Amino acid sequence: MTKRRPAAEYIVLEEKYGAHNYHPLPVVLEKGEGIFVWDVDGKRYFDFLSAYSAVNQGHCHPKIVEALCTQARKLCLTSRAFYNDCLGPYEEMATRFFGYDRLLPMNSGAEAVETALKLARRWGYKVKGIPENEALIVVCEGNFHGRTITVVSMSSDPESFSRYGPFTPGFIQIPYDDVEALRKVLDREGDRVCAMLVEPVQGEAGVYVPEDGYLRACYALCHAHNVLFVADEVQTGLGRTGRLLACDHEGVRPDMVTIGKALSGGTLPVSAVLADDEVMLTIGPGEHGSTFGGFPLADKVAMAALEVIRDERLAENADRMGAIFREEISKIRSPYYKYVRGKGLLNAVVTEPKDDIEAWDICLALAEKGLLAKPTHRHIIRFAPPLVITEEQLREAIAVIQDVFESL
Ligand code: IF1
Repeated sequence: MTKRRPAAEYIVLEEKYGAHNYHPLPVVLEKGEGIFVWDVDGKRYFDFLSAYSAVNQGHCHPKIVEALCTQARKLCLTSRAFYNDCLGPYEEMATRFFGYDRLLPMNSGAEAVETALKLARRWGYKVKGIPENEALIVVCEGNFHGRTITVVSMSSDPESFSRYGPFTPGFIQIPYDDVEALRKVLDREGDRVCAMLVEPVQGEAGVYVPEDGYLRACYALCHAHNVLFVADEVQTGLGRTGRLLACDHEGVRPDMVTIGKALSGGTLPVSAVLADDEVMLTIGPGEHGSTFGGFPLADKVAMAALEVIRDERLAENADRMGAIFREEISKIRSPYYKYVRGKGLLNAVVTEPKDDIEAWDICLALAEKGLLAKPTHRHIIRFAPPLVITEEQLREAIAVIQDVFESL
């Protein structure tokens, strides 16, 4: 057993030996259960980040941890050079769960997005008949789809892309939540466009919920131009917004979906692309893959994670709790509070920075009072607790947030 150190020492170690690619809140966590996490001094916090929506099922969900440990003792990794007795059953279960012909397993969300981009281009060449190397993909300003070079090639956020060039070509950016912009691009370039990639709610941009009907209108326009409609549901999927997939709110069934994060309940990096035969079978043996993609441990964990979402009705709970959250938070009266927006349990409070108090400082005050949330930009705080939260717990947490805003 290594001796327990004071919190400050762990922070110093990361500062000294780690890359400086994050700016964490100064809390050092060592334990989690359900909607709570504890720091190394034993202080308990409401977790209102849920590891960016990876922990929808709550920390260390017993069913998911049980699946993980049982399989870990038996067989963890085979690679895809051989068949294993977990991947097929997982693919069957997950494709039925989401209603697609096929699943392609990857690990991180960014890899799922990369995979979807490859599939979209393949489909563009093999099925739509776009001349090779000329396919275009339409993306939205303010998007966040991950950190690889190709994925940041789609980004409009200088923090994400600057000084990482040269970039992958073939993307067209249009404003988010703007159907006319999509119509114009497709009228002009539709013959060469293979796909539109969109987040049903933009997360990193600050939880932007588009107008009702936006996704449906995009889907219809894409189909009129023989263009794939691809939804990145890595963050919005798996119950987070109050439906299994956020596209379900508008009755839209995307041609391709990326999922990740909560697909493992936050225990392992597990992601996937869902699509039908016409798209998925454009990639053949040896043309794409990953050492860990679809590994037995991930398969068992993902099945358990999906069962928890279904059996504990987490999407329904997110829908109900989200409505209470926005209703109660909107009653806050504070010069630092502007408004709340979101869908299900993916919410953001927009603050009014003044007197040197920004979103970051409010998050520090929230942490002090036992609630963890993370700012995005200088004036937005994301509130996204695990979906297992009860009404009583939610009201307790809301009281903390109100108290912090009203006593700043
Ligand atoms: C970080 C935000 C959340 C995503 C969507 C793909 C990915 C993500 C829609 C990539 C990842 C993350 C990564 C995290 C911060 C974070 C985030 F603040 F940027 F917007 F969740 F809110 N598609 N989102 O949101 O998935 O490769 O990370 O598994 O620290 O970069 P990944």
